[in-house]
Amino acid sequence: MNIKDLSDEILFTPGHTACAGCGAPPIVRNIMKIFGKDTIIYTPANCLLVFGGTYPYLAWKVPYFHEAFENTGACISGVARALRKQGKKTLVVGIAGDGGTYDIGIQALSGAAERNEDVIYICYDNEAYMNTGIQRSGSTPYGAATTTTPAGTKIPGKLDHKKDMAEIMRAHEVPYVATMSIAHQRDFLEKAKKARDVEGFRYLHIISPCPTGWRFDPSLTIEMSRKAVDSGMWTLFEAEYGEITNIYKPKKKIPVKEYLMGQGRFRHFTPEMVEELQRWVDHKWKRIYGEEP
Ligand SMILES: Cc1ncc(C[n+]2csc(CCOP(=O)(O)OP(=O)(O)O)c2C)c(N)n1
Ligand code: SF4
Repeated sequence: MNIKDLSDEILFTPGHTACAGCGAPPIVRNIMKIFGKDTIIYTPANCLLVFGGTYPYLAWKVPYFHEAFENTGACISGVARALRKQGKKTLVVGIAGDGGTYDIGIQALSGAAERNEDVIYICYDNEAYMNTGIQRSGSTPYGAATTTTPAGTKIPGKLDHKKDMAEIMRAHEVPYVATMSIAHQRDFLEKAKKARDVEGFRYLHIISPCPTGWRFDPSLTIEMSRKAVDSGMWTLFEAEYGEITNIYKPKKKIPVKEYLMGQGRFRHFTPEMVEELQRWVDHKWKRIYGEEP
């Protein structure tokens, strides 16, 4: 990654209304340094729409539009096709939350991937429906307390494990899939650049810590992004046409407990629940790295 690849212009400006420490603004600000001005952004309903995309207080300095919650894949497909007909190379990018990706948007997303539309789809993953008050999504990790999976006497938080959305997208055998974390800055920018330069369907999946929903100190956002990777809760990889081409392996794997400790959503965890989440991570680790953790 050369510094000259980065745009000097700030295309997602400060002054938006995200909570302090929200992971999403640094994600989009850095992504836009790579994508540059000739980009059109679509967001469905989510926090990013509300804190950066409400007229007349738009934080975006590129064309930006919003339609409905469930149709990101379809909207960006149509825009990209119209632009290509006009001979324009403009990047067409949809940025959805995990609710808008794992659950409600998966049908339009899968269709766009199957048709190999010339677009970039980004999921910023804060592991719940944050904008509407922290409801669980298909991305919420096992045991996490949300407002629809409250930890108490009836249930101990979410009963199911997190769905592996990046693997689902890899199975579509699209030109490019990458998972990212803002704690790994160079890797982040290089993957964004690759996505920018590839033609056809590209899927970027980025962990986006949410101090409000995860209940941690807003100064620890980058640390959360890093610990997620070091514990194996989040895996960094690239895949081209379904084949994994690059996987980051943490130098020293930390116990899942170390990642959970600083977050209020896991505060009620019993030793058995920590063990269950560790078992899930170890199983994923073995599947990905082909060796015991
Ligand atoms: C069809 C439809 N159902 C429900 C909503 C209400 N709604 C707006 S934003 C949102 C949550 C979005 O969650 P997610 O995609 O995870 O993004 P986040 O808010 O966490 O950034 C919901 C449920 C809606 N706008 N449209
Ligand atoms: S609720 Fe979470 S995702 Fe939404 S703006 Fe606040 S910190 Fe960001």
